[in-house]
Amino acid sequence: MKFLTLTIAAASIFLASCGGTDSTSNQATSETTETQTEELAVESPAVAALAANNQISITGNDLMKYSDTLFKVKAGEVVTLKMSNVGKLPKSSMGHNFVLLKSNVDVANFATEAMSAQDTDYIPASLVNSIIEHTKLLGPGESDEITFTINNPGSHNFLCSFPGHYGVMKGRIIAE
Ligand SMILES: [Cu+2]
Repeated sequence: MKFLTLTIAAASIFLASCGGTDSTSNQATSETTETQTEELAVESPAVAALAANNQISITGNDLMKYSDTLFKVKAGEVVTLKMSNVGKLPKSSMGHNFVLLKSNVDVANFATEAMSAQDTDYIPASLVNSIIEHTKLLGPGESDEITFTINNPGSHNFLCSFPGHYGVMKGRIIAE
């Protein structure tokens, strides 16, 4: 009887944790994780729960949000990433891109340098060597597809380098 009760309790917890499948609650969860494990934790539960997938689809919107902020891929294999701007605001005020940085790069410094690189769509010429790959700067309804390979296992930061967006538009790709 005790075993049965425990089983039901475990099942309830499982159901409860799977209940919130809408993107809002998923986003909230990953953001909380992000804050708590800034210097990750490649072995963190959130990372462990993810399956590696080298086909990535991500969107950015007028609320300055990425659709997802944590991905896991297989190191040494080609990754295909499609990024779409699903917003309606003009590119000049709410453009988005996806910039994947090498693992030893200071993200905050990169974002600061990018702010003054308007002529090159916020990709700073002085720091191109810090980038693994990046999409174009996307206006409303636009999308871009890029391919890249992460050779070094571990955590790699990505961000939107449009001025002011890095504070919230950032995430990580874990290569395993
Ligand atoms: Cu952005």
